[in-house]
Amino acid sequence: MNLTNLFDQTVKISSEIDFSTSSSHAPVSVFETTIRYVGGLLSAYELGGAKSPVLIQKAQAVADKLARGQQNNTLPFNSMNFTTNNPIDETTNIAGAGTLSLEWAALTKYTNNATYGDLASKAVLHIASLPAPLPGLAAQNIDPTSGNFTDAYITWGAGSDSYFEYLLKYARYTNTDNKIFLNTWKTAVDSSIQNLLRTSTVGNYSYLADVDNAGNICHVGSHLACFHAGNWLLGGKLLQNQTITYIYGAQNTYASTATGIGPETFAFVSSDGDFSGGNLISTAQQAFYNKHGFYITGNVYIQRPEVLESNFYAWRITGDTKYLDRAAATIESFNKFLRIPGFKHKGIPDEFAGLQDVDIADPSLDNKYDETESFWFAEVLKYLYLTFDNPARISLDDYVFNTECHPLKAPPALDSY
Ligand code: DMJ
Repeated sequence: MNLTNLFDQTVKISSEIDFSTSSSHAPVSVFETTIRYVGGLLSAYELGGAKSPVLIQKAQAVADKLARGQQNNTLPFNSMNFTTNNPIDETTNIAGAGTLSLEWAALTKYTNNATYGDLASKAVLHIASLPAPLPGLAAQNIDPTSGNFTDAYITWGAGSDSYFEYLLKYARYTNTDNKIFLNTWKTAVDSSIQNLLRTSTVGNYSYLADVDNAGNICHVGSHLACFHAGNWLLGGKLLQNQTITYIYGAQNTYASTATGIGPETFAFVSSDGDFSGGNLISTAQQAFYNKHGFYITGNVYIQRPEVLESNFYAWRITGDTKYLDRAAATIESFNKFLRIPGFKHKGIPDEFAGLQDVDIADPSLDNKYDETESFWFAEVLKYLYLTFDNPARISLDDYVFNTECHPLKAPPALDSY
């Protein structure tokens, strides 16, 4: 983008952060800190032309704090106390424990210290080796001390999502000989098609159901889980396998609301039931379902990226311009409903906030969410920018995006995977 001044300022600010101490005892999430800080710093190092080694040093300083929790343990803990450097003993989930592998492999590459990559990959291999409730589909929650699942819930959404995402991306990023990563991803996709794939009785929208602890199908969906459509397309491209390039009905959750922006959680009705985690469908939800083929169970939009992320992959992989149209329509909705005017004369730019209710066409502050997640900047804006940029720039043939949309340069692809 040629924003070199801004980039240089940011490198300077990053170089002054002291990650060795913390003024608070608040838990530091190992997963969130890895994907945002370690991933962001390493990607910035690469994008800046490898001219700022301080970014590697800072990434390593953060990772060293995070890795202390995994000493003598197969799995990382969910969070750390950065003052005492002790892990916090609590249940974690497979997304938390299984989504460090790209970032820590990149850190190994730049530090020549194999420990980071080994720690992260051993956790993934452990999860993949446990008996899963369905083939390839690991349960959501896991005890970092015993190393066992603590439930049998299956989802491509919160708590599990990026574990599945990284099985594929790690295989591509490292070109590893160890087939377990890619084979587990393939089994997970195959098993999802066999067991989770459903079609709504209105509109024929495809979706992946969840499975609860008792083995019941839950006809629920979430904004978070929408990432899987892009991840499956990426896998289909890598494996040259067209059968896994199905398109999830995610866009319909945007197109159907009063704002043109999709909700946090939703549910479906299929021929084998409408069980949605015990929530009874209300008359209003029924009416919405009859019109749109899904109904809303969580109305907020907290500026999540997953639908635009999958839309970006679909555009890059298929070249179908309808994905550009969809991204353009979403930008229009963002400008209309999320934008908060700044004070130009004071140099304060416009801002964008999330929505309390995506199905109320109210652009006022009453309908806004008073908090901005960093993934609005890291992911939403970046996926949108790249959707309209030259596809040769940050090409999917050369880069692997971490789960926070930080691109990492990959080695040349193998002839086949
Ligand atoms: C991001 O932090 C990452 O994409 C993560 O994998 C889960 N989702 C949030 C944004 O919704």
